[in-house]
This record gives sequence, structure tokens and C-alpha cells, in this order.
Amino acid sequence: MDIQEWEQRHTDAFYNVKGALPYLEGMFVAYNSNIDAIKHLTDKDLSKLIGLFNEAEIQARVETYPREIKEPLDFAARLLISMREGKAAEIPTYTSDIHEWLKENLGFDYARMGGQAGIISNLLASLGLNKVVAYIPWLSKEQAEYFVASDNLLHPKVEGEKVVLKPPKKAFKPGAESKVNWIFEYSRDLEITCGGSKFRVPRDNRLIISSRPKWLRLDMDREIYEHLDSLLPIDGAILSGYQMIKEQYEDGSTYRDYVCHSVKAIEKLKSLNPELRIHVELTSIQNRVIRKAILTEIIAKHVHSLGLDTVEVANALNVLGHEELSYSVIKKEENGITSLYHGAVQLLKDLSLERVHVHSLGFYICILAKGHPLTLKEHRDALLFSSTLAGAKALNGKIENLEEAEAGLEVPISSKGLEDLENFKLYCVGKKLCTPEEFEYGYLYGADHDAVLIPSKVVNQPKATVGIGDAISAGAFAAMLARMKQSQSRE
Ligand code: 8BR
Ligand code: GLC
Repeated sequence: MDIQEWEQRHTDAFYNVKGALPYLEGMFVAYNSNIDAIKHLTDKDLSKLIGLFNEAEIQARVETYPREIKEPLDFAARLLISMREGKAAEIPTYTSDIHEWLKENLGFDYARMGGQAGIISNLLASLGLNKVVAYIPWLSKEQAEYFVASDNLLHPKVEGEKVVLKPPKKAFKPGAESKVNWIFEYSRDLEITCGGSKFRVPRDNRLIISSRPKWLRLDMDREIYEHLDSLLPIDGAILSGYQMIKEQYEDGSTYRDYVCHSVKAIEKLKSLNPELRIHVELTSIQNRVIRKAILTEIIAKHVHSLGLDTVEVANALNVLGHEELSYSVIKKEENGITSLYHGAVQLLKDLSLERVHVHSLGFYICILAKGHPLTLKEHRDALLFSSTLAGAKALNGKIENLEEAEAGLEVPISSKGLEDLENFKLYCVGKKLCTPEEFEYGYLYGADHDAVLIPSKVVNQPKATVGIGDAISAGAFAAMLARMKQSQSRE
């Protein structure tokens, strides 16, 4: 594959999408936002941390693979696992003791907007969309401060009998508390020695300790649900945060109640605008019952588009009963591009989706159901635009306007990503899935689906990695919708 050609395609796509964005009337983004307390771990932090425990005990806890942080030892174990594999993970904690322990023993470097919906709303508003309506059921006064102050970013507020759209700083819920997550970012090549085991961190990534306070409910206020039409006009919705649903609540309600409300909200949005497209952004979901319910009851048949990373593809396949495929996605990691492709196709089919966008370090794959209104070139532009956003975000740690997004064009395409695609090309051409020429364009035409594959821009020493996946998925989805609206306006 010709790297120069792909660089040029990135540039052309960026300006094509930039020209299309004004055609979007509005985007709805819900549900999760929190404050991220970010700490970049240094060698010193790590030896201090390991020194706080008995190393043999850490290793023993690693073996038990804790899925919840109940005490500091669980944290040390999950951090080691994440660093050993270089894989992102998000682990819930239901006590505030860990928060206090982390503050005392590690501290953080800075705090910023966190949570997929929070990050995505800020990004889309910064890209200059006409209207972004964020909805965070637990918007506190402090949390509202983390939203960008921009006229195009609004939040619904119940006022008497009505629901009105206001800047988040004027729409918070008095008395609401804030949710703070801890983000531990680590860099490639850190060397770790613990309890007789020694390894080198394979890539930059992070571990998230996600606080799940008792009051947290993934739900829509009744009044807002009743007056959802006050949000219009909107062309699309990006929904996330479902991972917060619990199996059982103290008041006797269960995940079934929250799944049911979530589906109702989606169906109501669609009934208000039958053209509306819904994207769900997935993240790490430790609880397998919840993971399966989110996939098969909320996402399947109700939403159009799904965004996720490679680990999440494997995790989703696993609860959907495709253990072998799941294992081959995880085992071969980024080299498992062939398994990843088959896994993404499987998700498209099992969940009756229109679009599955998988982002990996160095390349993205988007599987499309037949009959999608856009051309593969237009879908490719949407992916390339999101790769430029990822480059900009990794380079500068933020994107505050379209000019800052454009800086991503300076980031080079990953040569490892190109190499992975070259390997996949051999497979595809061998299996007659496409001609070598088609592959050069990044297009695959299947019997029951199409696909677009692009090499992506990767920053060698990223400022941070948290939130890049959100920028990729939201950027591509918004770009796709904008192109759809643009072509409708020409009809
Ligand atoms: P998640 O947050 O959903 O795991 O997504 C992270 C995504 O960020 C990866 O899929 C990868 O594409 C992208 N990314 C990472 Br991690 N590091 C990056 C870097 N240095 N430059 C560009 N993109 C990066
Ligand atoms: C999840 C985490 C949040 C983080 C976000 C980044 O939503 O809970 O802390 O900011 O992912 O993608």
C-alpha cells in the first residue's frame, strides 16, 4: 500500500468532511460524564506503589483476576495485568475508600472532562457542529464546569412544565454529587519487576478505576423523556455509559428495569425522527451478565452503529457465544486483523447493525450492511477524518477547534498499521474477497456486507491515550451523518 497516497487521502477527506459538517443540524449525546483524575505513572511511582505491598501477594491477586476494586491490592493486581499486556481496562469500585487511598498514596497530575458522553459532547461542540445536546442524568455543578463554554453546546433542563435547552453551567441539578474516575496512564518500555516476574510494557495505554457511587443511575429523567421533542432538530444520537448498569440495586430494582428504560428512550428518539441514526460507544464491561444484556437487549435491533476497540470486540464475541473467535482476536492482538475482521462481521450480523467501526492502533475497520446510503469512498472519508482527530488528540492531548484538529494531518500514518493491512490483503486476495486493486482503495465487497479498511495516524509519544477511542468513533459517525445530510440536500 502506498503511504503517500494514504496521506493524501487523509488530507482530502479532512477538507471534504469539514465542508459537510455544517449540514448537520444537531447531535444528541448521552449519558455518562465524570471528572477524570489523570496520573501518568513514572518508574518512581511504580516502585513506590509495588513497595507498598508484599510482592508475592500482588502476584497471587493477579492470578484471581479481580473484576472489581475492593481494596488496594486489587488495584495493584489489575494495574500489573494492564501494563503487562499494554491493554486498556476499566474496573469499577463501589467504595470511596479507594479514592482516599489513591489520593494519599499516588495523587494525580490534573483533572479534566471524562466519560464518553462528556468527552464526545465537548469534541463535537469544538468541531463547530450547529448544535450538540448533551444529557447527563447526574450533572452536578462541578461537573458542568468541565463542559466547553460554547453557544452550540446545550443541556436539557426541566423548567415548570417545559424542557428547555441551556448551557450546561445553567442546567445542572442542584445538590447532585460528582463522579470522579482515576486514570492511570503508562508509557511503552517501562520495566516492571514484581514477585520474581519481570516484563517491559509493550505500548502506551491506561487503566481506569471507575467510581460507581450508590446514587448513580443510568436513566433518563421522566420529564425529559416526556419532552424529548424539545431536543429537535437532531440527526443523530451517540449513546454510552450503559456499563454502569448494575445487576441488582438496593431498592429492589434490577438491570432489567434500566435496560427497558434505555430501549424506550432509543425508540422514542427514533419515533421523533425516523431518519435519525443511533450510535452506541462501547467500553470495557466487567460484568458478563450486563455485557450480554447491553449487547443483545439494548444494542441488537435498536441501534444502527457500534464503535469499539479490539479488546471490546473479543469481549463482545465471548458473551455472544463465539469463544473461539474471541480467543483468536485477543491472542493475536493487533496481528489478528483477520480474526478482527471476521469478529466485526459477526457482530454486525448477530446484533443486526448497519455499521460496526473497530479502531485499533494503526488501522480501523468499518463493516457496513448492504444498502447503506453512502458510497464506500464517503465512509472511507469519515474514517480518515477520525484518524486525523486521533492524531491531533494524541499529539496535543486536546482538540479545541477545527484548526487544532487539522494539526492531526501532520502526524504520520502508522507503518505497523500499513504492514498489518498488507498481511490482510494477502488473505483477502487469496480468499477472493476482493481484487488487489480494490484493497488498495481500502474497499471490500462481501456477499452480505461491505467493509472499509484504513491505515491510521499514530503519534509516537502520545500526550495521553484516554478518550482517543471516543474521538475516533464520534468523529467518524458525525462525519458520516454530515455526508448523508449533504447528499440529501443535493437531491
Ligand atoms: P479506546 O479508548 O476505545 O481503547 O481507544 C483507544 C484508541 O486510541 C486505539 O484504538 C487507537 O486507535 C488510538 N490510539 C492509541 Br491507544 N494511542 C494512539 C496514538 N499514540 N496515536 C493515535 N491513536 C492512538
Ligand atoms: C470511560 C471512563 C472515563 C473515561 C472514558 C474515556 O467512560 O469511565 O473515565 O474518560 O472512558 O473513554
